Amino acid sequence: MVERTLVLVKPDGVRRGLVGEIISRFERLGMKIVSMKSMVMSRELAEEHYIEHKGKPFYAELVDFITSGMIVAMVLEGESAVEIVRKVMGATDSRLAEPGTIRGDYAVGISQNLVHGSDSLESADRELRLFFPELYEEKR
Ligand code: 3AN
Repeated sequence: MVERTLVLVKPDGVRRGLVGEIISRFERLGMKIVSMKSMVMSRELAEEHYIEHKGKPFYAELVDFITSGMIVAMVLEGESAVEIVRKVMGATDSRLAEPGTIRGDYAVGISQNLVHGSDSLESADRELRLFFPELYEEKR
């Protein structure tokens, strides 16, 4: 099934100049960029984006980090996009991420792990509406 998913290159990825490298890994697998923007996330948007982690010990750190600099947000579309993107990203804890994945090749920590990708179709729908509301506006 052709799906759409949200990918964020987090502030560490932008600071380290890895945006092109990260995008090219998705493009190589046939993922199409439907839309893309760069921004510094507001705390409001970050808190909403990470709502499922609210109350966890690392929540504040998560929000502080994702709002600490420029990010690049994109809508990727392709066959099984949600699963493919997760596979290419590698495990959340970069120490466990396999070589050949983005995190396995470039990240070392668990909070500064370069990329975000929606973890299910439901999350993708929720997150895409947050970051790209213009794609969902009623057509008149
Ligand atoms: P993923 O980004 O792989 O989907 P999630 O959604 O479980 O992982 O977690 C969101 C983000 O929260 C992760 N990218 C990571 O930065 C951070 N995170 C998750 N678990 C921890 C943890 N135990 N300690 C610190 N940060 C964490």
